[in-house]
Amino acid sequence: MTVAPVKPETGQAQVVGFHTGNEMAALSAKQIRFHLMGYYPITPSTEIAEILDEMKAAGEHDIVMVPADGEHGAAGICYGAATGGGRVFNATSSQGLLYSLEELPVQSGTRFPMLLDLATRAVSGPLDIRGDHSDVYFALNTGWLIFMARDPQAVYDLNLIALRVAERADVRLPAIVAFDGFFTSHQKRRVSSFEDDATVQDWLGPTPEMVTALDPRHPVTIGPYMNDPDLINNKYQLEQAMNAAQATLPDVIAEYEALSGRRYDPVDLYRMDDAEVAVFLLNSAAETAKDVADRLREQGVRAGVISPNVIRPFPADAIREALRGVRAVVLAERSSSFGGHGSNLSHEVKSALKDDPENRTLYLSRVYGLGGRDFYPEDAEAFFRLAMDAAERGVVDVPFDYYGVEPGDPAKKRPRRGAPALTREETTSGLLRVQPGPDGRLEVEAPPYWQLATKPKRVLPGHGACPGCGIFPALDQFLRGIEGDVVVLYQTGCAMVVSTGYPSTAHRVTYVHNLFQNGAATLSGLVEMFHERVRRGELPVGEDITFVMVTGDGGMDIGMGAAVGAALRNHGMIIVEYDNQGYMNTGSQLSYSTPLAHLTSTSHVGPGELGKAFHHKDTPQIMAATNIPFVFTGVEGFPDDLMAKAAKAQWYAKHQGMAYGKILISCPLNWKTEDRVGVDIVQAAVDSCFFPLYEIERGITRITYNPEPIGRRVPVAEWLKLMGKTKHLLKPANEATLASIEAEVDRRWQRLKVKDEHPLL
Ligand SMILES: Cc1ncc(C[n+]2csc(CCOP(=O)(O)OP(=O)(O)O)c2C)c(N)n1
Ligand code: SF4
Ligand SMILES: [Mg+2]
Repeated sequence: MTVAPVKPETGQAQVVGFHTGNEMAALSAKQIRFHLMGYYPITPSTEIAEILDEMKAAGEHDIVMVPADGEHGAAGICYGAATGGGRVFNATSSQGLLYSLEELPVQSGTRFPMLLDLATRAVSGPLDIRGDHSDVYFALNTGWLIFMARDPQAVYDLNLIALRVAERADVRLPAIVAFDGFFTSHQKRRVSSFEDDATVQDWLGPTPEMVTALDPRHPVTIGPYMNDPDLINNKYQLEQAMNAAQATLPDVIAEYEALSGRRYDPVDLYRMDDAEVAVFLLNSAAETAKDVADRLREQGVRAGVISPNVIRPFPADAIREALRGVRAVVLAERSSSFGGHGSNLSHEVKSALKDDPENRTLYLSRVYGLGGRDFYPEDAEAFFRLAMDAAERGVVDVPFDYYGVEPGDPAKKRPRRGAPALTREETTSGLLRVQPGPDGRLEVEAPPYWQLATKPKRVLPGHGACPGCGIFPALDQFLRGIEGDVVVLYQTGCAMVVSTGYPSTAHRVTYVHNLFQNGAATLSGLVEMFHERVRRGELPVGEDITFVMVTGDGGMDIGMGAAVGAALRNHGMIIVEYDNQGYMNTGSQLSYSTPLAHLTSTSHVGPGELGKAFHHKDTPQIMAATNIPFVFTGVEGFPDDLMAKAAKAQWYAKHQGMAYGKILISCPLNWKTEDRVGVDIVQAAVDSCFFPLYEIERGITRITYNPEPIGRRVPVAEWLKLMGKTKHLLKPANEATLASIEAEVDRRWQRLKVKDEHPLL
C-alpha cells in the first residue's frame, strides 16, 4: 500500500504510531464508537476484544461489550443488536467464523449492516492457529462485503471504509475486513490514525435510519417466512446491493483519500502498467512479492503484483483490465477448494479473463502457505519464475498444483509412538470395588490413595503444561480411580494443547480431539458405535471400555448445548471438567465459570470496569437438572474423595448412563500466583464454600466435605487474597462487591445444605 503524506489543505490531523493489526482494529472500533461488540475469544483475533475491554476499564470508550457463549452466540448477539438500529462490531478467526457461518446469510439476507474483523487463520482439523485464508473463503457465498487488509494501516483504514460502504442506503450489507493472522494481526508497523475520534465519527455520520425492531409505534416483521418467488427476489436484491457497493466504492475511496491521504483502489496494482508476468496474491504475501518484482525489474523482467483490496464484490473488471497485456500470471492462494482443480479466486480471475475475447494471458493456479507456512521472497520469486517460464514457452504444463509441499512416504515416515500401550492388567488394580448399597447409593471400597500410586499414568509427564499447573495432577488422581481400558476425548483447551503436538503425544491411551463446542456429541457417537459393534459381533463381547471426555470450563460454555444433549440422551460416558476459571490456553479470557469481579484479559479492572460483570456459572447444578445419574465436584487436595467419585462415575457410565464432574484446578499463570501454592488456594476455595465438594447420585445430593462442623470455614476474602487476579477485591473501595460474592457463595451453599439434609433432594 502507498502511504501518501497527508495533504494539509484537505486532510485531517493524524498521529503516527507503531502498532499491530489487532491494535489498529481496536483503535478504529473505539474511534467509530460502536454501540455494541459481541465477541468470543479465538486466536489470533482475541486481542481485539481484550484491548477494547482494557480501554473500557480505563474509561476510554462506552461500547457495550458482550462476551458470548461461543461464536454462534456472538453472531446472534450482533445480529439482534443490529436489528436495534445501532452500530455493531465483532471480531473472530477460523473456526469462530465457521461456527457463526450459518448466521451470516441471515444477517445479509435481512440487510442489516455491521462490521466483522477477521484475523485469518487456518481452519481445523487438525488444529492449527496460524494464518491462512481458508476461513475467509468460507464467507465468499454469505452475501457479506469482504475487504482484504494487507497491513495494520489497511486494517484501520478499511474498517472505516467498509462501514461507510456497508451503511449506504442502497447497500445495507454487513462487511468483513480480513487481515492475515499473526503476520498482520501481531506484527507492529508504522501507522497513522486520526488524532481526534470526532474526525472518524463525522466522516461516518450518525448511524443511518434503517428498519428497527425498537420502534413500537412502527412495528415491523423482520425475517418473515418467505418462499418462492420472493426468496429468489430477495437474493437478487442482495446481488444488486453488491453491485451498488461496487458502484459506490470509487466515491468512498476518493473521499477517504481526501480525508486521510491514503488510497485503496479495489485492486492494488504494483508495477502492473507494462507487466508481462505477474503474481496474484492476497494481503501480506503481496507485499513480499513487491520487493521481488522490484528486483526482477532490475534484471529486465517486466514483473508486477496484483492484489485485491476487496473480494466481495469481486473486482472482475479491474482485474481483467490489469491483466490485459500480461503474458502469464500465477494465481496463488492460501486456501484450497479441494477437488476443485484450483482455489476459488483463481477460478474467479479466470472467468473474468474469459469475458475478454482478446485476452491471451496464461494462468497457473497454486495453493501455498496453508497453516501459516511462511512466504519468503524466494517463494515469490519461484512464482514469478513459473510465470516467466510459461510466458517464454507459451504453454502451461501444470495448470494447478500445491506449492512447497512434501507429501511424505508412509512407508518411511511414521508418527512417533509414545510409551507402549497399557495392558488391562496394569490399569486394573482390583483394589477398587463399587456396588449398590441398601439405600440405592453406591458404596465404594477403596484403598488409601497412595496404594494406587503404582498404577501407571495414562498421561505421561512429558507434556508442556506450565509449572504448578493443576490439570494433570488432578486428572491423574481422577483417572487412577478408573479401572481398565479408557478411551479419552479431549476438547480444545490447555490439557489438549500441551499434551499433543504432532507427531508426539503424552497419552498412553487412545485419544480423540474435537473442538470444544462438540466433544460431548462426538464422544456419544463413539460410545454408541462401540456398543453397536459389540452387538454385531465385530468387537469381542468382553471388550470393556470406559469413555471419558476431558473439557475445560470454557468447553462447558461453548459446548454446553452438546453436553446437555448428550446428558439428556444419557450416554454411558463420563464428562470431567477441569475448571481453571477462564479460557486459559488462549490467554486468560473470562469464561462463564470465572467468578464475579475476577480479573481476566476480557474483564479488566479500572475506573470503567471491575472485573467480570456476572457471577460464576453453576455447571454441576445445570448438569444435575438433566437428571443424569451422577454429578460430582472434586479437587486435587482430596484425593480419596476424588478417586471414590471417579470409581462411582465409572460404575454409572457402565451401568446407568452419564456421569459429569467438575474439578477445580489451579492455574498459576493466569491466577497470578506462585507455582507452589495452587493446592492451598483450591483448599481455600473449598473451605470458603465457593467450591463445595459434593455429589448428586440419582438426584440425591450429599456434601462430601463440610468445613463448618470442623471449624474450617473461612470468609471468601481468605481465598481471594491468595491470588493476584483478585487482590483488588480486598480494597475498601470494593467492599460492596466482596459482600456480593460472599452473599452469592453463601446463598448457593445454604441451598446445597438443605438439599444434603433432604431425603428427596
Ligand atoms: C469455535 C472456536 N472458538 C474459539 C476457539 C478458541 N479456543 C480454543 S480453546 C479456548 C478456551 C478453552 O477454555 P477452557 O475450555 O476453559 O480450557 P483452558 O484453555 O482453560 O484449559 C478457546 C477460546 C476455538 N478453538 N474454536
Ligand atoms: S495456562 Fe494455566 S491451565 Fe493452562 S497450562 Fe498454564 S497453568 Fe495450566
Ligand atoms: Mg478453563
